Amino acid sequence: MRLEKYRIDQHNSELDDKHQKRISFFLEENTSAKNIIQKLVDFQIAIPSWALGTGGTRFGRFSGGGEPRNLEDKLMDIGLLHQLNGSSGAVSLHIPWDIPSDAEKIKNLAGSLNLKFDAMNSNTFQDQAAQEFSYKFGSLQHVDENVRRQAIEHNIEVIKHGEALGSKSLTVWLADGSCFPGQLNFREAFQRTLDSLREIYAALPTDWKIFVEYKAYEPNFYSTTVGDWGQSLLYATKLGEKAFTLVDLGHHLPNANIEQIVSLLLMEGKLGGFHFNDSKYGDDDLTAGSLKPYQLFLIFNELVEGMDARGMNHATDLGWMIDASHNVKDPLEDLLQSVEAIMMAYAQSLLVDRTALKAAQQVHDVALCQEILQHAHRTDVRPLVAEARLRAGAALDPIALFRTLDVRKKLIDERGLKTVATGL
Ligand code: AOS
Ligand code: ZN
Ligand code: ZN
Ligand code: ZN
Repeated sequence: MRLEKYRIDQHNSELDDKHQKRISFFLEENTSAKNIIQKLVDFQIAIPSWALGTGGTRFGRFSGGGEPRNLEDKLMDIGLLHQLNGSSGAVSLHIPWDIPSDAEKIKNLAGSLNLKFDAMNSNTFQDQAAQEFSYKFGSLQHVDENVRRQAIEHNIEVIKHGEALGSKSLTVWLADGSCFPGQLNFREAFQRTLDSLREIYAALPTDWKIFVEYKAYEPNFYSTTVGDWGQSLLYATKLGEKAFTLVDLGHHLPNANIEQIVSLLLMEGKLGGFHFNDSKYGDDDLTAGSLKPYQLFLIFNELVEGMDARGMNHATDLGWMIDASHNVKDPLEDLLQSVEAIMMAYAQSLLVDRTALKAAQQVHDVALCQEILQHAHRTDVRPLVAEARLRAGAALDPIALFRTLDVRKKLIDERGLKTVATGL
């Protein structure tokens, strides 16, 4: 389904009085805010195709109704999100879950919904029905050359699907590792993985990037062959200039200083992209900003500082993607919440007085440094983000409009009550 434009306009005009008061007050108080609005309008966050259905947890699936039944439905859902918030103008696909039967048709559909294709994801962490060799003991690291060959070829096939759609990057996340000491020779596993990645790298079109995603543990619980940012950076460095590290916020050991990791990866020109989510324990894949909004802000603070230092374009030079999924909320409302949290953290980090911070750092005024950051983080930037939505032709209050228009009920009427989206 699509939202009729007049519905959005009507919703906005109902909220306009209140919004105008809030935004004019905000702009009066924050003289730098004017320039921020356009940056917010330009900033787009890719929605993962696998987050549109209920599920994603490991122990059971409790399907909601009206979930997408195929790739077309998934794009339609993201199109809806983008109509509502103006900031979800991209999608990240997972192969084989999202193999397009007709790439041209899918590309046109995405174009008509104003959606771009962000990174393609390969999948060598599950065995597929028609697959010859098993990934039980790894894929790109596997001791058997046949398994490695199959995994390499799968990745090359994913690149081809991506090319047909106009994507420009491939994310490789490997479940490869070991569950018990002695199971694996670390050095050899690393070397085989690197050799395999080299073959995939060689198949990249000239204007493509490859993102090497790391993860501390799970499904392997003793070692993971791309287990942390150091290992990912090693692979990315050895592979070459088209290879980068991808940071998934849930993939660190507890209390890791992710903002520092991000800062150094950027400094090395090796940060490629993000999987946003939030967590309390591990790779919980919860809604971005639902638990640690200050951490999200501190990460964005480093991103903005580092990208500006390198003259990078915030909107286009990194892959901004969500990787979240769970069982208990309407997935579309959940994604609206994630995007809102990301936009807020971004807006707050744009408000940081960098000149003042630099000066305070030079004289070790630690309290003032903290004040400057917290002042930005404690600013209620919701009017600013809402104003960006208004200018993009989206809704002032996306979730309220989603509910007023009974979108979920309409999706259930269209697709049925018992639907199972493909994917995890
Ligand atoms: C797995 O933990 C990773 O976050 C990957 O990004 C994965 O491809 C994605 O979560 C879909 O399962
Ligand atoms: Zn991820
Ligand atoms: Zn994650
Ligand atoms: Zn993950």
